[in-house]
Amino acid sequence: MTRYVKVALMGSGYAGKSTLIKLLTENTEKLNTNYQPTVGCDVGTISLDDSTRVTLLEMGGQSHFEFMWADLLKGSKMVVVVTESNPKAVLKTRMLLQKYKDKMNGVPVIAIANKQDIPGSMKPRSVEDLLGVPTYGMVAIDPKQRLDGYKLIVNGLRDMVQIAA
Ligand SMILES: Nc1nc2c(ncn2[C@@H]2O[C@H](COP(=O)(O)OP(=O)(O)OP(=O)(O)O)[C@@H](O)[C@H]2O)c(=O)[nH]1
Ligand SMILES: [Mg+2]
Repeated sequence: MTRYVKVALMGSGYAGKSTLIKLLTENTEKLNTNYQPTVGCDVGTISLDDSTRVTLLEMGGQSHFEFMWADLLKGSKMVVVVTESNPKAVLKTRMLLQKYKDKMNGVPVIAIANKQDIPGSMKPRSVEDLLGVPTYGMVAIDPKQRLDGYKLIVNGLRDMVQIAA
């Protein structure tokens, strides 16, 4: 029987959550880069092991969908916060993390400092200093980063799910 583990993807609009889901779930060499804001929420699934799948739940980042976030976070085993890697975006992400801290009680949180290909981007280490959660650099539009992105999400989650099994 297949088990499903829920991971929530959080972050402002335009951060790259949908792109990250596409990167991890579509085996394409070219990712569509047109911005289509997620309306409400969206999902993708990846495999964790033979009997476990991970449901990636993107919470639409535009502010008019924020009213859903507290509910959408429920039951998540991990939260992945995606941010653009510039100071303004990172400070906004920090504010969001603080605002939803209570809703993520006891759940591991990691951050993805996305769009590292943009010249002058903040390094993951600097983003981590501001966000206070483990932070990893990413270029979600680059299919070469597919495996790295997959590992980011499944490492740790795998240990945790085994403990809970
Ligand atoms: N240069 C660059 N652009 C990226 C990268 N990742 C995503 N984008 C672009 O950023 C835009 C927004 O990406 P989305 O994945 O739609 O953002 P989102 O976080 O899902 O936004 P909402 O659905 O509104 O919450 C798109 O045009 C993407 O192609 C990246 O690593 N580098
Ligand atoms: Mg989206």
